[in-house]
Amino acid sequence: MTNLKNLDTGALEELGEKLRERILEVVSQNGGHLTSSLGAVEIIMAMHHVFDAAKDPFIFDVSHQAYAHKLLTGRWDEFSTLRQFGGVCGFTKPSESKFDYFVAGHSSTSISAAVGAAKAIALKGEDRVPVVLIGDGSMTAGMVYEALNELGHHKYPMVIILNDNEMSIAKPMGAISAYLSKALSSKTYQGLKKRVEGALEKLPSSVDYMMRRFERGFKLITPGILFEELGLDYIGPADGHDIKELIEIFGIAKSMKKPVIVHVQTTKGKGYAPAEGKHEHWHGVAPFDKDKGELSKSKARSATAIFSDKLFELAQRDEKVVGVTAAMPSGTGIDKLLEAYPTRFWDVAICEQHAVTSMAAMAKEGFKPFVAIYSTFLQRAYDQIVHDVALQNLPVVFAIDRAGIVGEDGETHQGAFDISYLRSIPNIEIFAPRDEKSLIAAMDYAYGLDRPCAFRYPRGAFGVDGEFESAPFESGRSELLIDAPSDALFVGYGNGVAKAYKTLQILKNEDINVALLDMRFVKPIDKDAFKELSKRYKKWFVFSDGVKMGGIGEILSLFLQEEGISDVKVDSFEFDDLFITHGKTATVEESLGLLPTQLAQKVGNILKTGRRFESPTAI
Ligand SMILES: Cc1ncc(C[n+]2csc(CCOP(=O)(O)OP(=O)(O)O)c2C)c(N)n1
Repeated sequence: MTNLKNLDTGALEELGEKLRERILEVVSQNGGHLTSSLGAVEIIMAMHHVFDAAKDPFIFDVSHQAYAHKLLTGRWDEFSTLRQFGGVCGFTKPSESKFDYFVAGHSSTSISAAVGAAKAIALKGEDRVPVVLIGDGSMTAGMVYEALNELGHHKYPMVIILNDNEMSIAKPMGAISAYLSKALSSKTYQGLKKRVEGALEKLPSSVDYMMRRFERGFKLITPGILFEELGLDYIGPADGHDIKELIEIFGIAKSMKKPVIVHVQTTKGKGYAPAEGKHEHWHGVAPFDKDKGELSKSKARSATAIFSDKLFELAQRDEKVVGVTAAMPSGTGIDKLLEAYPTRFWDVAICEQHAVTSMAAMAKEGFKPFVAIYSTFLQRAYDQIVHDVALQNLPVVFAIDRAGIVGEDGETHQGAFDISYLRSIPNIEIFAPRDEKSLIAAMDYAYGLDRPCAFRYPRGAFGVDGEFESAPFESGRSELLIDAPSDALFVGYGNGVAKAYKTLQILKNEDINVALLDMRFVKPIDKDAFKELSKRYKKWFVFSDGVKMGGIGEILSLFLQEEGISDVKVDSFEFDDLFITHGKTATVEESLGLLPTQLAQKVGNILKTGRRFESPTAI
């Protein structure tokens, strides 16, 4: 680990430059969270200067800003493998380094984790202090206030650094962020700040004066009042790029032995001019040319773009169509609608739970809400789906983006679980499109449905494009795409249809013919079709980008068992029972044996020898 304790300000500033260069060099090659990481360089150096990552829990919220921490904790060389398969993870990961205290990838968990750590530290009687780094965007989620509520009561010692860059991924939404920036930019504050700073220059700089400066002088007109009312001490606002000031303030906060919020202001993307400031598209980037400072656009039309255009059309057609995103306007394609229909589409900040319940009430009032959330983040709103939507049978449409393997973000972001976690909920219909035409058809169906429903689609483009016509969606109806004179049937779901189709084509070259069914619905399933198909096809193979547990293989096996059909065998190519790591999607799939070439080999073996393949199921 790099020891920063004895470095003076000049040496630290030099180190900051090197960290930025390394981050820019690697992110421009591998992609990643550029601007959040560049903006947090001085904060992270100051954390390492004042605290000890070997003993103090360093807890990074979302942890997309922690690259400098990785570089300072023995991962300088390996950092070139950032986000690559087998390489350094883009988020903190305790199994990668003992200096990564906690897994993070989903936002706003940090203060809860720090409260837990603080309780344990108190019970063990140890001399350690949790340090949290959290952004202003992440301060919008409810979990933060659940943690602050307890923390303000018990007052466990901890330092919470609030990194305020006036940005979430996009412009931050809501009263909290408006409060932070309004208080800080008000004329009164700016004027007072100047006067107090002028007076302070004439006084000896001691802890006392620092405290008076921060606590008394500004409390009433800075966010201090909010946090102090919650029972926390507040220091700030401070310049988050002034390493000297940060070290001073973090030192004071540490010495206070109670919960302290240190409010620092930074510039997102600091040090790389093309990305500096409030540029949403620089938040998470694919590889780019750092000298030109331009991001390239992918050519294939993404499922998100198709979704966005279709929703636009529905919204144009019917003013009852409304919708929501939880802080992912461009990621979900809702940005276009926010702009065109600002009174009917909302960004509610990082608040998946609130997004779902508020749309449930809109459905009750006769509107047609579309809730666009990534598969991984919808996990946050599970109870709201069950309790507020499904139980009342309200026609909320869940548009589940980033379903399946998402690539370089890895374990925390894989869209692996939605089929399984939604399937058990009564009243909800669950289906999936396989390509552009069927996504449009799925949305027409969802729009007309008078009950809750959910459909999923992948990150990037669908795997098939224009190979098949698409019949309109009908409740629980599958589509037989290819018939075959054999006893083997591929059952594809969503983007799994593409994988099945590619595998089928490889087998065709070997004179092995297989039929292909697009299952379309996992709830309700097409029982009549499956009964019929079971008479002709005795070997079923499942292709779906979701986990096996509670997945489609299980659905079909249960169906066969309940129908007393015992001569059909089901093999599933869904995900085994493990968290799927990061890397390019194709590389990750290869590691799981899920590339069409590998699948064709497995199917070929089973069909030729009747022998099943080895499944590497964990635990
Ligand atoms: C539960 C959840 N929803 C959505 C996201 C996607 N997300 C990642 S970072 C981010 C914005 C975080 O903003 P902020 O905390 O201000 O950090 P900054 O990037 O500005 O430094 C969002 C919405 C997430 N990580 N977790």
